[in-house]
Amino acid sequence: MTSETSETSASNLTPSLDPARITPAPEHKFTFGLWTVGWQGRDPFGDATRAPLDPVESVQRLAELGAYGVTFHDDDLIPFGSTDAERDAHVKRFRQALETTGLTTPMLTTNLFTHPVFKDGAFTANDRDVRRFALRKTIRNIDLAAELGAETYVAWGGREGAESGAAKDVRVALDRMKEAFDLLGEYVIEQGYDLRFAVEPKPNEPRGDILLPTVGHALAFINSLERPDIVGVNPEVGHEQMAGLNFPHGIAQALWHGKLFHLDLNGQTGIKYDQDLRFGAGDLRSAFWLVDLLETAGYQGPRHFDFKPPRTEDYAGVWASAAGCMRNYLILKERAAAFRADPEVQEALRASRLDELALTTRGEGESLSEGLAALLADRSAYEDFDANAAGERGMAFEHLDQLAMDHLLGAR
Ligand code: XLS
Ligand code: MN
Ligand code: MN
Repeated sequence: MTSETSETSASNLTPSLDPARITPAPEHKFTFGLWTVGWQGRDPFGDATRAPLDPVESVQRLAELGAYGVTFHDDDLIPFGSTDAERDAHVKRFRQALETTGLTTPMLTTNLFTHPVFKDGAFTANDRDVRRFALRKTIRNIDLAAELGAETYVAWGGREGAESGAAKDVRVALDRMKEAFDLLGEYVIEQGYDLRFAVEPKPNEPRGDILLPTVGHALAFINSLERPDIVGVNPEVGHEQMAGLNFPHGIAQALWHGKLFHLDLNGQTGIKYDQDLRFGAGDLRSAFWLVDLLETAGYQGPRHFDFKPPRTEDYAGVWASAAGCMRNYLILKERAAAFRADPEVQEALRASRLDELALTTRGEGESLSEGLAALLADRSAYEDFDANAAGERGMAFEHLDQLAMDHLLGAR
């Protein structure tokens, strides 16, 4: 091969992306938790590797990087135990930073897991006084969320769970969990706040087993609430993958139920501890399908990153990691759009009969009873159906998936 040919084929293999399209800007709605870039790197085996980060500096840096907003737990901004005067001072400085940078606060949440008082949970702690304290702590921060114009209030029940069987009566604990969401829903309605709740599932860590461990459990739980309409889910990439589940499938089902109120983007490599890698690290194929789904399904909410820059990094590494989350999202968005626009992909989708999946199984326009009667009368559906011949039809999924791989890897 001459050098000229190899250059030609190399450029064919790597279609360049327009730098403007992969540069983060507020219109992309990228948001970050204050606790993500502000994570000091403390883990069960080691001390902090980074100095504390002033939330005001986080706001400034994230604005410079092209983010749209920040999110936070009450304690990320106002240290636990602050006096009212201290609280007001923290909020005032923070609001000034938001005004100067134009950053928004679309989501707030409560820390119901760090202080020892929550060691057995918050809304489902066996101790009733702890449950009442947890509700008051949450309500206090809901007021701030409303004041700051947040649309979503996330509830991650990190300590709602157990390490041993008799320690938690799960059915009774779910009664208490329902009661908590019903009381919080009542509060929001009474106050006239335009705020919806999003339950964040996680299977384990820090508890041995956590209640509402997956998107599916949370969706089922929401149906039992007094106001299911104001409660949805906040699925996190790594949390579903910790349970070995397909994250884009979980997101698709949440969308199908109209319950994808918010989401936490990050990276995870398989069933292990909660890695919180930057978005795109970890399962890249899953990230590709996730971005393809969000961008084609019309999801309008923030693209929220809940990641932890590894404790090996200094602050230069922290900002590189944050920038990487957004860059990877935008690159995947370009790759997924190119996949969908490729005529060969559209042909392959037809060959795999995706258009046929979109047809109703009963006859078009038939009511359920008409459709059932027609199905039962249709000899070609059963008596004359050649199952062996149908079983021989190839689905052509491998060709379709290879086209996706080519796009993902920049080879088309
Ligand atoms: C922890 C959770 C937490 C929530 C917010 O695993 O991801 O950070 O997103 O409390
Ligand atoms: Mn996580
Ligand atoms: Mn999260």
